[in-house]
Formats: sequence, C-alpha cells, structure tokens
Amino acid sequence: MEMPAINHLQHRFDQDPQETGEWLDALQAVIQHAGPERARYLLTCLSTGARQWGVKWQDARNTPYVNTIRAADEPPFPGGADALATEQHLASLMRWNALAMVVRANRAYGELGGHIASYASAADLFEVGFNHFFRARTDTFGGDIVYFQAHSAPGIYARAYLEGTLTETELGFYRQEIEARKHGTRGLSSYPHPWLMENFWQFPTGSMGIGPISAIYHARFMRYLEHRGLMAAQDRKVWGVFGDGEMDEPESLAALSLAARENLDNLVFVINCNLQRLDGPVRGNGHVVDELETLFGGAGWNVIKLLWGSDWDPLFERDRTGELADALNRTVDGQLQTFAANDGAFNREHFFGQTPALKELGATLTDDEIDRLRRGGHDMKKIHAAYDAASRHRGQPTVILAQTKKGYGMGKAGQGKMTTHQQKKLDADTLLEFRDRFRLPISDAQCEAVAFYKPADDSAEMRHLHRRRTELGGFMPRRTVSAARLAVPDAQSYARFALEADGKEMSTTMALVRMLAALLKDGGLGKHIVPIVADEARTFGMANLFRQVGIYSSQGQLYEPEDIGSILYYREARDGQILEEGISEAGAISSWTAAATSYSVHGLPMLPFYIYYSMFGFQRIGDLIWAAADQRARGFLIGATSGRTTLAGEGLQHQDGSSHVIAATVPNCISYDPAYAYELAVIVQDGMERMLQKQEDVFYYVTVTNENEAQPAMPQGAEGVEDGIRRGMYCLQAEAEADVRLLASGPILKEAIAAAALLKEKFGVRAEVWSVTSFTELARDGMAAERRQRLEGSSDEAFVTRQLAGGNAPVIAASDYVRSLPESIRAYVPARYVTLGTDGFGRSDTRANLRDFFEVGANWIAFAAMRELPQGKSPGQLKRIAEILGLELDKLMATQA
Ligand SMILES: Cc1ncc(C[n+]2csc(CCOP(=O)(O)OP(=O)(O)O)c2C)c(N)n1
Repeated sequence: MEMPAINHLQHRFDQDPQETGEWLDALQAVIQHAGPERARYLLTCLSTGARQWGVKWQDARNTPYVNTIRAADEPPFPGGADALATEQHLASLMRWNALAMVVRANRAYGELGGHIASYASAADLFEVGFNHFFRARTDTFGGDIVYFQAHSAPGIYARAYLEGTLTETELGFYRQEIEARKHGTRGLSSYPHPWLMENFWQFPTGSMGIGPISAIYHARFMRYLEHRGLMAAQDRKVWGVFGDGEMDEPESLAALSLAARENLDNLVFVINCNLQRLDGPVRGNGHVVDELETLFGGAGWNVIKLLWGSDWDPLFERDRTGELADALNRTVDGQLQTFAANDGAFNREHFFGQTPALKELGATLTDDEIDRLRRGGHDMKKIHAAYDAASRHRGQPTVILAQTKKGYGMGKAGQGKMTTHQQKKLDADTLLEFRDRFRLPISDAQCEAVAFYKPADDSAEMRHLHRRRTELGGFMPRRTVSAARLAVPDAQSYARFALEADGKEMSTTMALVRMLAALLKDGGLGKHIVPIVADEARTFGMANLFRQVGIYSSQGQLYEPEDIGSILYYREARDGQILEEGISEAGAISSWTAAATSYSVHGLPMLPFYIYYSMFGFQRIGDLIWAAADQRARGFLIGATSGRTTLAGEGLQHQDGSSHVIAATVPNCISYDPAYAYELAVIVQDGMERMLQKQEDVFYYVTVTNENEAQPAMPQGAEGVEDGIRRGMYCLQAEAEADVRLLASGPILKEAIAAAALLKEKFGVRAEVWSVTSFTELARDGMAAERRQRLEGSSDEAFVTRQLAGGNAPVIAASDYVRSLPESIRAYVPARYVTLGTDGFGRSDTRANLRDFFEVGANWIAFAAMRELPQGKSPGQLKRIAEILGLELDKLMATQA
C-alpha cells in the first residue's frame, strides 16, 4: 500500500531528517505488515516510555486540517453512481424550492423573514441523513430522533413537498400562519414548533443551544427507559444537526462530558461548520473545527472531521511534501470564507499561488474546477462515509464536524458573503445562475417567477425518493400522539394524610414528597413516575427515595457507599428511578422535558416531577421551560423552598418572589401557590387527571415551602372548596356581613388569617379570608370572560367577580410574590382593591422580620384593611392604628432599602 508523505513542516526544523525518515519507515512497515492495531500499541508503548524517562511530551490535541476518514476507507455509496447522481439532483430541487419559499414570502410581504443561506449549506448533510440514516418510527421500531437546525426549516419543508406530506398551497403560506387560516389551509411555521405544526415538528430548536443539550439528555433518557425495562433496546439513534455558531451557546457544550461518561453511542451530532454565524465568521482568526475537535475530543467524544470533498483527494495524493495540508492548516476561517465568496481565478491566485508546489497543484485544474472544489459537507459520498462510521461506532457519542460553505450555490449574491445569513431577496440573474449551477429543469420564466418545482410522480428521482423513505420506515419529521391513558389513583390512596391532616405539622414540601413516595408505590402509575433533582434531594427531605426507588446509574454502583449501614443509604442502580442530575438545572430540565414528552416521542407516557429551588427555575432556565412548553410537555415542576419571605435566612439569590409572574406568561403552564397540604393534594390529583387521563397538553408549576405549620384537614361539606382550589380561590373563613375581604396565597395565607383575628380583636372589624391558590388561573379566566363580554355580548362574569359578588367590602390581597401577581386580577375585582407584595431584593433574616420588612405580615395586612374602612380615613386615625399594630410608618420601602 502506497502511503502519503507526512507534513514536511515537521522536517523544516528537523536536525536529522535521515533518522526521522528511518523511524517513519519503521512505523509505515508496521502498519503495512501488522496493521493499525499493532501500530497503536507500539505508539502507546513509546509514549509510556517517554513519560517514564522524563521526556515531557503530549500528543497534540488537534489533528491536521484534513478529513479523519481516509478516502481508501470510505464504503461504496449505496446504489452506486446512479443513486448518488439522483440524490444530488433531488438535493438541488430542494435547495431551489426552499429558496423559492423564502423569496416568494418576502416578495409578497417585504416584512416577512426567512433564511436561505443556512439550508443552502446544510442541504447535503440533511439529504444523506434522509436517504440513508434517519429511520422513522414504525409499528415494530421506535424510530430515530432528529433535532433539526431551526433556520434550515425551509429545506425540510421543501423535502416534505416532494414527499407529498406538504402541499404547494402550504408552501405558499410559509411564515403566514394567520393568513393561511383565512384561506382554509395551514401555514408553515418559521422554525420547528409542535404547537404550530403538531403533526410535523417534534422538537422546537429555534432558540440556539436548546437543541444540543436536549438531544444529549434525550439520548440519555432513552437509555434510562431501556435500563429500567420500560422500552426495548433497538439501537435507536438521536441525531442532532446544529450550527457551528450555535456551539458558542453555553448550553450547547454544557453536557458533552455527560454524553461521553454515559457512553451514549446512540447519539450523533452533525455540526454544520459553514464557518459563519449571523454577523460574520464564527472564528475568523482561527479554526472553529479545530476548537470543537479539542472540546468534543477532550470531553470524550469520537470526533470525525469531514472537511474536503472527493475532488480534493487527487490533490492530496499528488501533494508528496504535505504542503497542501500545511497550507490548509495555516488558512484561518475568515480567509476560508473569503475563498468561498470568490471564484476559481481568485482562489488560484490567492490560495494555490502561495508556494511553487501549490501553484503546480493548482495548475492541474481549470478555474471552473477550482471554483467547484467541494468542501466535505457538500460531498454526499464523504458525508455517507462519516455517518456510516458514526452510526457503527460503539462506546462513545460521535460528532461530525462537517465543513461547508454558507449560502452554497447562491453565487455572488450570497455564497460566503458576510451578509448572507439574512439574504432573502435574489435578483433575476442570481436566480438564473442558481438554476444553471444546479442544473434545474425550469424555464427562464419559471425561474424569474420563482415557481416551485416538483418532478412527475413516476419520474426516476421521485420513485427513488419514495423508495428510500419507505425502506427507512416512512416520512420524517412526524409527530404522533398514541400514548395510552394511564389510570390515575384515587387521591385517598396517596394523599389521605394531607386531605385529613387534622392539625399535623408539616411543610408543603414534606407533603409533596410524601405524596410522591406513595405514588411511586402505586402498582399502575408508579413505574411511570420520574423524580428529578439537581443535587437538592436532601434539602427537600427526599433522601428516603434513594433507598426506596434508587438513583439511576447506567453503571450500577461500583463502590460501597459510605452510609451503607443506614436504612436510607445512597443507592445507585442501573434500574434506579430517580434522575439525580447534579448541579445542573439546565440538565435536569432537559431530562424533565424528555420524560414529559415521552408520551409523544416514544408513545410511552411518563410523569416527571422535577423538584428544585424555585428561584433557579423560571429565572435561571426559563428558555428551556419555554422549549418544553413548545414541545407540549406534560409533567410537574415543583418550585420548592419558595417565597421571598418564607425561605428565611438564605438571602437574595435564593429568595424567589417572581417565578409565578414568569410562569403566568407561558400559555400551557398551569401554576399554583398552595397554602395547605390538602390544596396541594387536590392540585396534584387534578394535574394527573388532566395530563394522564384527559391527555391535555399542559404542565403544572406548583410552589411549595419549607415552613412547618399545623395543617388543617380539607373543609368538609363546604361548597366549592375543591372546585375553588382548582380554579384559583375559595372562601376559607366566611363572614355574614364582612367589612373587608382578605385574599392571600401560599405561606401568606396564615398572615391573612392572623390579620383577620387582629382586626376583630383590636378594632371589631369583620374580615373574610379567602385562600387564593392561583392568581394566574384567576386572571386567565378573567381575561377570557372579559373577552366574551366584549366580542360576544356575553353577560358571564369572571370567576373572581362572581366569588366576590356579595357586597362591596374592600378587598386586600397579599402573597409572597411581587405585587404584579395579585395586580393581575384587579380588573375583575368588583370592589376597592389593594395589593401587597414582596417587591425588592431578598435578604437574610427571620420570616417575621422579612414579612415586616416587605409589609406582607399580618399587621401590615390589617393596616391596609383599616385604611379602606371609615375608621381609617384621617392621618390621626391611621397613626393610632399603626401604633396599635406596632408598625413604623416612616420606614423605608423594601425596594429602596
Ligand atoms: C438563543 C438565540 N440567540 C440568537 C438567535 C438568532 N440567530 C438565529 S440563527 C443565528 C446564527 C446561527 O449561526 P450558526 O449556528 O453558525 O448557523 P448557520 O446559519 O450559520 O448554519 C442567530 C444568531 C437565536 N435563534 N437563538
């Protein structure tokens, strides 16, 4: 076997080239006669020896800027040259239709966006996947999972158009989802979205970084399901196609080591290294591919560099001195982009013109051939070889770093241009040039009109396209919902202690954990529950679950835990049920999303409970929660140790006074701030019935606290308590003729109860007390009622309005959250309405001091009530009331202190 010479650069500083040559000859001989395995062994021995004998040497973390897979090792392309030509032609058609979709939408409405250049660079990467690797779900196979780069969506639509799953009419309504409805059809969403195209897209990847971390945790979740015996191991793969710019997002790289540690060989990343992001080059002064090679390789991934197309192979072969590889090593990405943006003559002069040897290599090609030299990510044969190697690789996840040109084929208008990302207008000449370059069978007139093109159904290429997808199980992407309805146990079976608490002391966090422990034992539902924590299980009193259901570990437990003697010992097991994600809220929520969407992605309903410090949820990982909402997740998010004044002694980073306000902005998030364990039981039961039985695409956000208190039993016989808990409020302490009504939620309810007692005792005022379990649900109901009144002339009042209909006593509302939360129902309160809240920075102190500081304690609620009554109108009266209540009226406001 003829072997290429090694890079001559190494010889340039060589003191003894002859000796070097002998060593290299010896190595070559070993490879030729004993094979690469033996060569690897000898190199390992040499490096061990070098270390022992004090030679400080470490292998470079980067390989040269050439393909990892040698041309000689590429498998033949399935179907040979004919199939290759057909697939290239199909890709050209998709490029055209994708481009047409964007240009037409923009011609119709100048304000409509869309991207051409990203898909232009990714088309071949997608096509090889679609034709040979992405296997759809069938009756007997679970299917591969593909995370598509979001702004390449036009290309995915273009393929679906040829496949027949999207119509030409639908393509015509790309990014016009509202207009489309007026025409009795559906529009195509800008980016993948399972609400907007519910039978099509599975994963919302539009926010950069969400796709990579989600893909990793999804691959890991599939292993979890397999190891727990809930899903058959079928060698399914998770593929993720992402941008090189996207890799700058912290989330993109956050879980690389987890993927390697867990040996996720069911995971393949394809990074489309077109070297550009939106504004310009990703790493103008370096090589993004090499940087990613170091990061992924260092984390333990199998890295495949796919940089140059087949037409470069003869050049590398002819390059006896290694000068070509050397020049490529030295050419930084910004320069590679300039080469992409310019023609063959320019590349001859500026790239091949660098040295006499390169000039000689360049002389073997015409300018046009130089212009058409493809990068690896545009060569289907090489892409196939990389995907094939990736899907056969065992023991590690694989990343394919595929070099492409951004705006490939867009000519002078777009290829490699700084501005290409947002290019959506193409003039007639550019369109004709594009047609010629990709040999599209369309006339000048069709071209100028940017008409969609679809070959006849019985044409060779269409038959090929359909055959390939039939063999791979059907069309993709496709979102299905075929999950069984899970039986929901009766609340008495797992929450009796809460419904009939009878004054027992506990916190709502304890109550939640107790319910969870009981649900895990349920014969039907139990195994579908996925408890998830981010290194806070002990904080929330969940250590008993370690022993009860075990912590999932793909390796089992290879050590004897320090606390083996204790009944609650730290038990890791291959079939463990708890996902203990360590200190990674982003990781934990990604696991939660995988579990919460399993009903659709795997047809296997799971019910995740992710329990975390409430401050580190919506605020810290809000965008991942949005993505879960987009994905129609079903499950429970439990914001524990919640409440700005209730998590005493922790300080400002931890004290959450805002999560409910953010939760209210997520349309399918149903949020509650219960005060009592029995309220929590009703909410958990309701959530399970809606998500598991009625199969509603909602998820629950419930805050619980660590404040111990005597828990009352659920009021018996009182009308509307359960219904009120679900809808957002119910009357806890009624008064026949109330002077004032106090509304409060969560931990502040007890302050309202104490305020009512103070009002009666000190001032003879009758106060009614209402428990508000969800200001957000009340506000949503109010908005809907108000709209019905406005649009339909309905006379139905909002639930809050009806609840507070009797009399017009002033209403005071307080919670452990900022005032905008109770403010959200102001429009529907049929009386004078005053809100109190915890606006400002949290700080450490006792609960009593914090409630005084934020003015949500019982005395402040009582004072606010008195001010609304005739007895509290004059400054003198108020001063006296404050004295009686022990309040300092000239204290600083919490937001100023
Ligand atoms: C979190 C987030 N920030 C910014 C954007 C806007 N955005 C969309 S595409 C893009 C550039 C993407 O570059 P790259 O990942 O290299 O993909 P390419 O289009 O070059 O293939 C940006 C900044 C986004 N979608 N999400």
